[in-house]
Amino acid sequence: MMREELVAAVPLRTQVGIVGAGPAGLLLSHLLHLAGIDSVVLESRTRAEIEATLRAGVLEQGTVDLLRECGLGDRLMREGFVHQGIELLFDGSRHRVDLEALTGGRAITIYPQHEVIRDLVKARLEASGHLLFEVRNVEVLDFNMAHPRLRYELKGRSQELACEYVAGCDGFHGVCRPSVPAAARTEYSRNYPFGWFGILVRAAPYSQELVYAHHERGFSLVSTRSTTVQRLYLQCDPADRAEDWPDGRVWAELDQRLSTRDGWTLARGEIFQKAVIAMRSFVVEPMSYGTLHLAGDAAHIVPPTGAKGLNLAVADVHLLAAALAERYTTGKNDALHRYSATALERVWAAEHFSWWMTAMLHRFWDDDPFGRRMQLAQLRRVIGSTALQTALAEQYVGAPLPGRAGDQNASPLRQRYRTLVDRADSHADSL
Ligand code: FAS
Ligand code: PHB
Repeated sequence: MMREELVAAVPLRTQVGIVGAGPAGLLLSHLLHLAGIDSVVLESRTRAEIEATLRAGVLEQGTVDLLRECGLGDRLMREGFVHQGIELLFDGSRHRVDLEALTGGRAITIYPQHEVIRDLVKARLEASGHLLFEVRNVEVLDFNMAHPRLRYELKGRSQELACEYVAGCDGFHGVCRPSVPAAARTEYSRNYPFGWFGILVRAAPYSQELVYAHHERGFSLVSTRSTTVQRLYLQCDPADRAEDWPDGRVWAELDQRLSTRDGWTLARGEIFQKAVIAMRSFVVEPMSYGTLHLAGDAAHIVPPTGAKGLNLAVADVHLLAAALAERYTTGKNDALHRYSATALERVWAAEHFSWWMTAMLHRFWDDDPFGRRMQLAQLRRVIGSTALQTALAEQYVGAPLPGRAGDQNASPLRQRYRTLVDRADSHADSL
C-alpha cells in the first residue's frame, strides 16, 4: 500500500482507542464491534510477532463460553483439549482433583494463547477492523477530559487519534498505566524469590491432565500444547538464563521432581524452546482514570501457578465492553463508573488463588523445616477434604462471567447487552 494510501487509511477519530493487541485489546475490539461500537487498536509489534507470543495455555470455562458466544469458538472447540481435572503430585504420589464433578460440570480447555490471538486478528481483519501494527511512541493525552487523544508514530509519521474513551490493554510494560499520575494510583505487589523455566518438547502427552508437582528440589508443572508438543515448567532461580539449563540438567531435574512410587517417567524428546519467566503479583487501583480504562496485564499480574492471567484479561474486557455498550445505547455511565471496582473484585480473588497455589507448591529457599511440613500438611488437607478440593476447583475453572452461561444472577443490563450481541450476531450472519 502506497504511503499516501496508508496514511489516508489511518483513522483520525474513533469511539474507543485501544492500546495493545494482546488478548485484552483484540477481544475488546471484537466485542465492541459486535455491539456496533467503533474502535482502533494500536500495537507496537508486528502481526507475526503477536501471533507467535508463547504464553498462556489454560482457558477457564467462562473464557471458552465467551469466545464461543461471540463467534470465536470453532477452531478452539476443534483443536483445544478439554480437561475435566488436574493432578497434584507430592510425596511421590499423584492425586487427581475432579474439576468437573466438584464444580457441577465446569472444566478447563488447553488452547494456546497465540492461537486465541490468531483467531482474534483474523476476525478483526475480516470485519475490516482497524488494527495498526508497528506503531511507535504512543502517548495517552487528555484522558481526564471528555475527548482523550492518542498520539503515536506510524511509519515515521506522527499521527493523532481523537477518541471518546481509551482502553489501556498494553500489558505490564506498556505506557497507559504509567501515564496516570503516580499520586492517582496505588500499586500493590509481591515479587517471588524464584522464576519458572519453561520448555517446549516434541513428544506425546506425558499425562491425561496437568500435573502440579511439589518437591524438595522445587516446583514443576507438566502441561501440554498438542498431541506432539508438550509444555513443562520447572521452578528456577529468577536470574537463570536458558543456557544455565542444558537438556541433560532439565531431564535430570524433571526426573527427580516428578518421581512417583508407581514409576511414572517422562520419555525424552527434542526440547526446542526454553525461557525463564518472572513470578510476580501486582495490582494497580483504581483501574479507571477519567476516560482511560485499564484492562489485563496493564492493571494486574498474577504468578502463572493459577493459570489466571489471560482469563482475567478476558473477564476485564467482557465487563468493559458491556459497560461501554450501556453508555452508547442508553447514555448512562453507571456501569463504566463501576467498572474498576467490579473488575477488582475478580482480580483480588484471582490474586489470592494464584498466591495460594504458588505458596503451597513452590520451594521457598528461606523456609525452615517447619515451613516445609506446613506445605505438605496443606497439600494432604486439600487432597483429604472435598470442601478444600471444591474451593480449589471452583477457583481453577473460574467463576462464570457476569451475564454469561452459568451466571446465576445475570443482571438486566447484561441480558440487554446479551441481546445487543445476539442482534449484532444475527446481523453479522446476514452480512
Ligand atoms: P499482553 O501483554 O498479552 O498484550 C499487550 C500488548 O500490548 C502486546 O502485544 C504488546 O506488544 C503491546 N504493547 C505494549 N506496549 C505498547 C505500546 N507502548 N504501544 C503499543 N502497543 C504496546 N495466563 C493464563 O491465564 N494461563 C496461563 O497458562 C498462563 N501462562 C503464562 C505463561 C507465561 C510464560 C506468561 C509470561 C504469562 C502467562 N500467563 C498465563 C499470563 C498471560 O497470558 C497474560 O496474562 C496475558 O498475556 C495478558 O494479556 P494482555 O493484558 O492483553 O497483555
Ligand atoms: C501452560 O500450559 O502454559 C500453563 C498451564 C498451567 C499454568 C501455567 C501455564 O498454571
